[in-house]
Amino acid sequence: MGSPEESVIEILQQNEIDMVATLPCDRIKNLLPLITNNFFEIPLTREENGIGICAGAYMAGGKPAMVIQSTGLGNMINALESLNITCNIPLPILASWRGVYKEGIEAQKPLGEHLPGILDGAGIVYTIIDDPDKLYQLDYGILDAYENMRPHVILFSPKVWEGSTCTTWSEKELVVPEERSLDITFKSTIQKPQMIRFDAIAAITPLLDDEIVVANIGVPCKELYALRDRDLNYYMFGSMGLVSSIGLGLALKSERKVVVLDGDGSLLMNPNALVEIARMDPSNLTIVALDNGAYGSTGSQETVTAKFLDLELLARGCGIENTVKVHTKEGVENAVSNALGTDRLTFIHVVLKPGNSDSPNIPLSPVEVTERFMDALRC
Ligand SMILES: Cc1ncc(C[n+]2csc(CCOP(=O)(O)OP(=O)(O)O)c2C)c(N)n1
Repeated sequence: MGSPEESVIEILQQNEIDMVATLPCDRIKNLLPLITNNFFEIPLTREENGIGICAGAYMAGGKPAMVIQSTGLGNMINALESLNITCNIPLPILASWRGVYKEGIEAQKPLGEHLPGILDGAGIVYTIIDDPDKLYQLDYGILDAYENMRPHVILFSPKVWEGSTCTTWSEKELVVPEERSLDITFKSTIQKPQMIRFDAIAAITPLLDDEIVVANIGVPCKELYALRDRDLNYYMFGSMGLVSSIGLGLALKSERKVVVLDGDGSLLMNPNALVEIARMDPSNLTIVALDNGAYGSTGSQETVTAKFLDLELLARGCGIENTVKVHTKEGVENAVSNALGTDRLTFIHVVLKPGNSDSPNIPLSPVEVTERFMDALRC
């Protein structure tokens, strides 16, 4: 029998997992290089983003899993509830369970000790693997996630790896960055906005053919639905801040072009999603940042983009090179047409006035939207 780390890889492979989103934990440092070598890996900057990326990948036909530290579950709960559980989206989450076994870091203990109770309370199923002999239970956890279309957390005690002979991690192989220079020249004028979000979406919808569109939580979804409902539209019902991550997962697993309608408040909640997007650099992804300087869906409370933060500069700073700023109907039409006509990751910053249309609620349930969308992607 091989090491526990090798057994984990074998079980993931037997289950045909084809993408693994990761964020490191010291206790699994010998497992992580095996993940890198055996799977299409998405290195995350925040675990919550992995929920969005994996959901997008799953809806486009992929079979993702996550490998993280258990602390990450603390910042994933809302997304697990309002995306995976609300929309029946499976996800096996392999979590290195800290705080409970030979733990040297005091700060790991409160969350680690309460984690089973938190997961129970949240209605999230989990399996505890606290001995190498129980590794076969990982197979059950993955099967349960995909058969019952729900997240399943597999908590790995550090005891599992304790006697392992696996030494894939080596300090000698650490990547030391080469000297490099940074040269961003950026001059930008934020013109006085002329349109509200509804006008911008109305400029985009006639340009759509067989592209995927993912719309941000709240009024943007209702406006897209009212203007042009399509089977290839994905409407978000929760998981604020994850729309661009869902778009990334879709873009990585689908041949189609993907247009994300994000918002300033939502981008600011998870700006690091832009780093992951830049790193993966999918040529079929366009992020349209509908920047009305406000949390429009909750009453147009001002965000920092109304006064000083420039979202296009943020995107550039995160490593997205192909960006453009527009504020008119023609500007939106040209920018989106150009993006759909080229194979290049694009970020379109649309400067808007705050304000909502009175578009009604979407008369479809989250599960109906998800199933309809996945059926359309299979065609
Ligand atoms: C974690 C979380 N915090 C707050 C909310 C409430 N909320 C829903 S939509 C929204 C505003 C989103 O603003 P933005 O992304 O700028 O989009 P806009 O509505 O302006 O188009 C807020 C604060 C939420 N759903 N989830």
